[in-house]
Amino acid sequence: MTNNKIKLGWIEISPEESNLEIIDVGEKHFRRKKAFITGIAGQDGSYLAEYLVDLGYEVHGIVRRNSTPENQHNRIDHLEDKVHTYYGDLLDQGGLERLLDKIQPDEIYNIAAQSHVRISFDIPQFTVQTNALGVLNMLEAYRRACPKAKFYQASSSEMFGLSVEDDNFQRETTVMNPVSPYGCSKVFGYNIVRNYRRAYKLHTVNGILFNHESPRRGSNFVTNKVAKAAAKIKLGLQDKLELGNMDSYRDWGHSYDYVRAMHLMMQHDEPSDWVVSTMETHSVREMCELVFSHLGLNYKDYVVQNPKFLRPEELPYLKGDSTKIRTKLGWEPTYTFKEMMEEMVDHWLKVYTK
Ligand code: NDP
Ligand code: GDR
Repeated sequence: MTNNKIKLGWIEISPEESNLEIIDVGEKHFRRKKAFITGIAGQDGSYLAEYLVDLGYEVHGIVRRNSTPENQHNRIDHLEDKVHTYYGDLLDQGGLERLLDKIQPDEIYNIAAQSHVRISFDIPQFTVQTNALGVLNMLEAYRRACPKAKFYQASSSEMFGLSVEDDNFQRETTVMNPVSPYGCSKVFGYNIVRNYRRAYKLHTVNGILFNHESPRRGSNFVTNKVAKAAAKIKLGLQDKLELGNMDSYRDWGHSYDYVRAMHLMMQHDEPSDWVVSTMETHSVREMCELVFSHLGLNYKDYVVQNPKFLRPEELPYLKGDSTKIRTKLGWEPTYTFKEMMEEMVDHWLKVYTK
């Protein structure tokens, strides 16, 4: 155990605290910090759990009940003995409160959501219940069970919607003008988190994250859909790829880099709202070009448009200004866009050549 790790994943306690796994460093006593993660089995939840376990945290998280339990822990199978999971749902405040009361976490990461923007047009009420009322359920459970903890809310660049500043960026001060049930629900979550910070003096933090991807991204999000299809086309397992709008622009980073940002903002003394982004934007078309050319193919020979994947209202352009987190907390992404996309394609090539 290095001193650096003690600082990040362990917390100093008084010698009187008992029943804990503690370590002594000179005169000081430390125990593991406890984190509670909703959405632990999702893309970000799995990277965050991995990251926190590595820092020495005791990690707890909820998964939803579903009828095929075999698939439920796919992204966290490798952490089986290292994290504690429980059944839980953002719509079940009583269950959340009982868990928080029992665990008494130091840090709560509310990452669970219905996270698919186009699907939010199909199931708007479920989306709003989970992404808006679900946040309120978590805040109430937290306020009653463990108000000394810190609380992270997974807010989104989708909240900015059609607002773009004169310099083409969106930043913490940009007006919110969402264009989807998902975006609207996230605006409520963002605002209620700020409200609880001021009204009850709770340490609540909003991470306003721009798109972030990885091989663990759901394969119905555009980057992983393209990476998976291109790999299958290369191997002769698929002929065509159907997409929606290819002219929208997104600021795409890597989930691993973004969970580091979540943790970093929770260590800051003052609760605040932080944009996390790469400060670059690429069109869906450019992303296809990059992915197919990595495999020696031309995307134009395989990609066709299917109106089924268009959205009732589209968000054409996202580019985030993350100067605040870079200058105040020293955060920087480690992956380039190209490295990230190539990692995803190579992942699928490996899956389908087994
Ligand atoms: P995922 O869709 O991969 O993960 C979401 C997780 O939430 C899943 O484990 C899902 O479980 C769970 N969940 C859904 N509904 C409920 C519920 N009612 N109660 C409990 N758990 C539930 O998303 P990401 O990991 O990519 O994103 C994490 C968070 O960050 C989300 O809040 C998302 O909206 C937000 N965000 C994501 C960005 C991105 O680009 N990835 C950018 C900005 C914000 P199940 O599998 O059972 O559905
Ligand atoms: P987004 O991600 O809506 O930005 O939300 P997604 O990957 O779904 O779409 C990005 C852009 O690609 C266009 N697109 C397609 N999208 C999908 N899913 N499928 C297609 O076939 C397709 N063809 C073109 C879309 O129209 C869009 O313009 C993500 C989610 O992770 C949210 O949870 C998060 O809050 C935001 O990013 C920031």
